[in-house]
Amino acid sequence: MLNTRLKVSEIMAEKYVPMWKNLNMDIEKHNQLLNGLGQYYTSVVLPQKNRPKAMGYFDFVVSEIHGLRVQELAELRAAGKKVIGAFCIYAPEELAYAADATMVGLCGGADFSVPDAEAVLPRNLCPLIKSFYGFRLNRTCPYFQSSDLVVGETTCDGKKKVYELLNELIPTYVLEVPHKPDTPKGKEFWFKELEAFKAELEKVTGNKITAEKLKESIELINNKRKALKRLSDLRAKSPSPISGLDGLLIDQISFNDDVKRFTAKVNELCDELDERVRKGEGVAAKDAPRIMVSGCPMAIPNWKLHSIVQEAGASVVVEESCVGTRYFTNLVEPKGDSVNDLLWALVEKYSQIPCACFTPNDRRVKSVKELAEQFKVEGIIYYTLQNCHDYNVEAVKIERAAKAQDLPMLKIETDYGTGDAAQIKTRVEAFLEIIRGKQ
Ligand code: BJ8
Repeated sequence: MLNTRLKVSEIMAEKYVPMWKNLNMDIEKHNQLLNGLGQYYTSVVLPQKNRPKAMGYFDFVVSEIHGLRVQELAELRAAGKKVIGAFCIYAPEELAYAADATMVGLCGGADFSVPDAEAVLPRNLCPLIKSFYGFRLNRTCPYFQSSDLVVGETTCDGKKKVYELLNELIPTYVLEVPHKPDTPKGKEFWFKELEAFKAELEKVTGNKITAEKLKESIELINNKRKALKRLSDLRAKSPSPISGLDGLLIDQISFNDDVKRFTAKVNELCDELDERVRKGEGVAAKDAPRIMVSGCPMAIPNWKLHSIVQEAGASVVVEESCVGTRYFTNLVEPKGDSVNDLLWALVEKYSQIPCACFTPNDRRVKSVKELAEQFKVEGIIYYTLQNCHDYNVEAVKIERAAKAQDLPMLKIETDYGTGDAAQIKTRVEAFLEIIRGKQ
């Protein structure tokens, strides 16, 4: 039944074409995208063995990712609410929800839109950036088409410059992030930026962000982060009760699904996984090497590395990534009730995100060490996207830390194409042999 559901184009095309037309989408190109996505999901995610029953919900979400969820956004907009698109976990979603808006992720994880982007942008640019820009150009991403405002941020140079071009296609507000976020000066600066973003959201939505509203939205997002942390902690068990690919998929979906419903569904899944852990049931072989993937974010449908690692017989137990631990590790913890207190709580939370765009970023090195211990990791696969200087250079420090813990590390630098899949597979297999030799 699910396979049929994932043959999206014929079924969805009928039902959702008027909505997609309303969103000014390129229907023909979009059909090609949906077909490719459906086939990829059906061949990579669905054949996994012993998946938890509760994954049914997340499969359904993917099967309707350009359908039902987009329809929900259209209904919200028809009721006068705004949709805010974002590219980075530095964009404080708590403020968007406090303004009665909805935030959706727009990061590109597909090769599909890269050729369109390369007609404008240089080829030697990060694939994540080319992917999202291409999606806006070719009008095949319904989340872009549904956004009333998009929020960029001055993290890496590639993104920063592309936001200037993106602003020609859709209103793009750029948050200036402090590059030394942990210093008193950095925090003061970020506080001012959050105040300005709050004012922008109030202008766009026409709604005042009150302390009460902000408190509510902090709780809403904290609950989502807590559910994801609960899932992550379950993956730390040995054997891990859920595959790395499914764990990653849930983190990816967290950026687009309805927050309350998503949180409830992740908790339902965790209840099922609790039971598996109690019975000592796992998804991979007992001696499957336990791998941490650390590095650049993997936006949906970037499943390339995880599927290769799994097929080679290893188990990815944690992603040290913004689509992973960096998103949910810390909660917003207000120390008072005023809007200022709540904004300061946001400053404290967001300044702890250990992204390679910031300096110094010792917090990340520490986090990798701690995660390696908590998850009983036997090897690290360092994942960097081509032309991402920040993550590429930071690999040096992560490798030193891995060495100090006597952990083997494999660095993979790749894009969204499949051209290097066979080569990555060979390197992963050789890496796993080293780990097995140490077991
Ligand atoms: S907080 S990781 S989500 S910036 S991969 S576009 S850095 S060249 S995505 Fe990120 Fe926010 Fe940091 Fe996280 Fe540039 Fe590198 Fe590409 Fe990147």
